[in-house]
Amino acid sequence: MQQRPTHLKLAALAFACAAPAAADHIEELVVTASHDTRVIDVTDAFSIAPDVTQLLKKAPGANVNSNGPITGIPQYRGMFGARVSTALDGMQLAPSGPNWMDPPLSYAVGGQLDSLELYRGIVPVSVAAEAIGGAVDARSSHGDFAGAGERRLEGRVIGSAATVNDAFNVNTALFAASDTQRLKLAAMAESGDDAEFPGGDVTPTEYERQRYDVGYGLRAGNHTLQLDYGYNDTGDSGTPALPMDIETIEGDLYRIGYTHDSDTQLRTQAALFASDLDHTMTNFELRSAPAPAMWRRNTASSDNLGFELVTQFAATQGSGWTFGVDGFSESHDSDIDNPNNPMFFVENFNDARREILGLFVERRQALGTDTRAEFGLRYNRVEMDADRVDATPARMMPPAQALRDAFNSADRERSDDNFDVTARAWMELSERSSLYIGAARRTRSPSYQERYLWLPLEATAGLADGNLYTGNIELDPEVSRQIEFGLDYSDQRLTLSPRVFYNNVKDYIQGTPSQDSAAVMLVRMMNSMNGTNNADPLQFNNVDAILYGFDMDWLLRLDEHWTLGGIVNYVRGQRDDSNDDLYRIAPPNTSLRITYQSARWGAELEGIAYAEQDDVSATNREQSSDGYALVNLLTTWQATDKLQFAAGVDNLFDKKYRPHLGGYNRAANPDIERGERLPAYGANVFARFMYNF
Ligand SMILES: [Cu+2]
Repeated sequence: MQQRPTHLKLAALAFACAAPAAADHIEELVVTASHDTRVIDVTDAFSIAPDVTQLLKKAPGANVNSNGPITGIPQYRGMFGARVSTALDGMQLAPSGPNWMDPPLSYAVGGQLDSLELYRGIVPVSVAAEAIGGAVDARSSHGDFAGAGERRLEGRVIGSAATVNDAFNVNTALFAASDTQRLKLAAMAESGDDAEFPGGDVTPTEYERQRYDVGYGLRAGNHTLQLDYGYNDTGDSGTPALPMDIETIEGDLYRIGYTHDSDTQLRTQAALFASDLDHTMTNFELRSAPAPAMWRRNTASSDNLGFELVTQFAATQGSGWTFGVDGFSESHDSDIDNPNNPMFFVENFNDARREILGLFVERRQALGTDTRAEFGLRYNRVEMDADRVDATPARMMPPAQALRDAFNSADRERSDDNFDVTARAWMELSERSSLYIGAARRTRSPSYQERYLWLPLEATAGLADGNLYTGNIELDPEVSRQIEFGLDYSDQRLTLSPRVFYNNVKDYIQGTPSQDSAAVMLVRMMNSMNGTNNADPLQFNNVDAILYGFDMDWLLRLDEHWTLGGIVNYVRGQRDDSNDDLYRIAPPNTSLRITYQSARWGAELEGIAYAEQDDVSATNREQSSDGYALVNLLTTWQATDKLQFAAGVDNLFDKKYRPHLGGYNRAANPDIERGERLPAYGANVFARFMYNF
């Protein structure tokens, strides 16, 4: 796709592939001058989880807010949700679920990805329109065109199974190619049962999902056209940290991409993409059902359409320009009903729309022989609107009626003009080391939930804090001012790339105690009617926030077989306008890996340690969490050139622990109290084979 600085393979992952490749990775490290992205080679990286998002934990600064087995939301340096941009082959996608049961990255298929790329720190304006907290790019394999006069047929079958939840996954892909055409056919099926933890089962954590992909590419001279279609079919899948579970997620994903490479170092790319996502969720199917009057089903959908048009030209060695225009439009419906009561309905979102149109220019510039810089400018126009709403409670209860009428009579149409500026520079100190410095102003307009959630509900893009929220049409865009410093060092044996960062976010959007008396009164009335004890609602408001910290990954090559490596992450998130801390921030954590790799055999012993998290958000009524340490074991055997086996144990000592980012239990469960932090899975023995042909 786009021309990017030299990549650093996440070398610590290289153990899982054959030894010669591992050696390549080390060489790549030696020649790498900039370390501003982390490419996780998904074929080599190993995670038995059905959720691709879990792989991000292999990169410094990244973590996962997990609301269910296939519902992981990327966190990067303390930011998550819409603050971290996700692209699937350059395609944006707005989840159908107002609670992000289907985060964008959940549409990436593990066994069919070439790579998962995480931008480290400041995100270039050419990479994402709104990315105040980071960007993730998932790239799927399309297969390669064959050489002149050649024809090629290749494929891959991957199968895996795990004991902790009786999970299986089968993933097949077939690639056929001539020198001008290529075709990809792929299918994936997976399922798992409720997972065990030391002390019982985490219910509901069952899941089932199927996915089908077709891709066709045509090449003529310097022109390449690529058509892709994907069909996602998720069935009953638990999200114990949320008030409901997934019944279905059905999605059609379309993309047309065109690339032209001219001989004069000019490259033009155009893409048009769309997705139709439909989703149903309930609070009575996978978890023990409440009283019949409290059954709820939510039927939600999103329609997404976007494009990009980018031209790059390389002027001289190391210098060049990128110009682009891009746009994305999303529209959302969400309707709640009760199958036991045909009278009951809530129009949660009625055609809530958000459109963004952006223009950008980026300049890469060599400054002398050992310094290079990159400057970016972007303008985004965001337009939002939502249609009138209604609900049974608004016909029966005066405070709900007041909320509805206020929403319906308000001018809901909003537009924001946002400007982004980035500047980054790398200076080589020696052959082995370089300094990095970056500064940026990045912006994000509110999401449709943050602006248009009119009735106090938990439809919050997966915050999973248990609070009821209302939106705020008057919200201002967030403006992040970031600086970061870093050092990249690599010699024959040691590679290190520490970064420190400071991110000051003006108008950070955060739930604060609602000043809307109708919202507060409604929640109290509902409590006395239903015998619940929901806290007073929060409202999305602009506050100020600061996030700062440090992260690094490192690798030490002991000899030709043995490698040591690890990651260190520290992030602190605070309100700048009050004494409170930010919600759901990853605790300080570190990992240490000892890896052995020979021509056919590989093994890795991994230790992971998380500190307690006491810096919690009082506003979000967040509970602190304890620290823990874990050990994972993995072995691989390259049986033949084409056949690889892997097996291992996650959580080798069956440790009982509760990750800070895992949320609280929301479903009645004999083994876990409601409102208790969800325990993570117990010891998990797994095996995988991968056959390439
Ligand atoms: Cu949902």
